[in-house]
Amino acid sequence: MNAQGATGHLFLEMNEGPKVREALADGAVLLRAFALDGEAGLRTAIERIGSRAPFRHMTTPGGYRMSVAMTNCGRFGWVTDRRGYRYEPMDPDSGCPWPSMPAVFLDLAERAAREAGYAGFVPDACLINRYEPGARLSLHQDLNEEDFDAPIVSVSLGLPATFLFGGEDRVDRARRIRVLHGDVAVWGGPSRLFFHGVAPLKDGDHNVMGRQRINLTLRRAR
Ligand code: MD6
Ligand code: FE
Repeated sequence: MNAQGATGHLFLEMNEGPKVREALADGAVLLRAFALDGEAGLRTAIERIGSRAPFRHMTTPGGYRMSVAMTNCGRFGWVTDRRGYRYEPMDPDSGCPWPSMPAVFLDLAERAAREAGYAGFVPDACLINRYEPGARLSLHQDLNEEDFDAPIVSVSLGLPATFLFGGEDRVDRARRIRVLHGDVAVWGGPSRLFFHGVAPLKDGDHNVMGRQRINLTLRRAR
C-alpha cells in the first residue's frame, strides 16, 4: 500500500495507522502521525503555557499585525515588534521568563530529530503558533538562530493546513504539502534555510482542537 493509502490522508484527512516518512527535500523529512501517541499530553502542556504566556498577535518590523497568534516556552522565545525579529529570554508582555519547556516537548523533539537523522537534538526554544480560519504565514526563512547546524522540529495539531515549501531563493516555486494533526516535520542540513510558509487556514472543526491549528516549532536558538 502506498503512504497515502496506508494512513488515509488522501480520503479522510485523518491520521491513523502506521507511521510514514516522506522526504520533503535534502535534509527535510515529514514524519506522518509521529506525534499522535501522547498528543493529549501536548494539548495539556499548551494550555498551561497559554495561561501563563497568552497567545498574542505580534507586530512585524514593518508595522503589520500578524494574523497568526504566538507564544513561546523554553529558555528563549521568538518575538517580533517594530525593533525587529529576535529571541528573548523574557516575555515582553509580562516581563517574566517564558514558561519552561515541558518534558513531553523535549522528548518528542529528541525522538523526531533522531528518527530524521539528527541525533542529540536539545531545543532551548519552542515557538507556538495558533492559526484561526484565514490566518496565514507568508514565505520566510528561519534566520534568527545562532547555529544553523541544529534542525528544527515542527509539530502540527488541529485543522489541516497547506505548508508551502520553497527553495533557497524567495522566487523558487513552492511545493504545497498538506499537514495534519500529529504530523511532524524535521528540517535541517541542506534545506535549513529554505523559504517556507503556510497558506490561509481553511475553516473547519477538528474533533479535539476545534476551529484552529496549532504548530509547535522547536529550535536551538543559542
Ligand atoms: C507553521 N512553521 O507550520 C510555521 N519553520 O505554522 C514554520 O515556520 C517552520 O514548520 C521552520 C521549520 C519548520 C516550520
Ligand atoms: Fe519558519
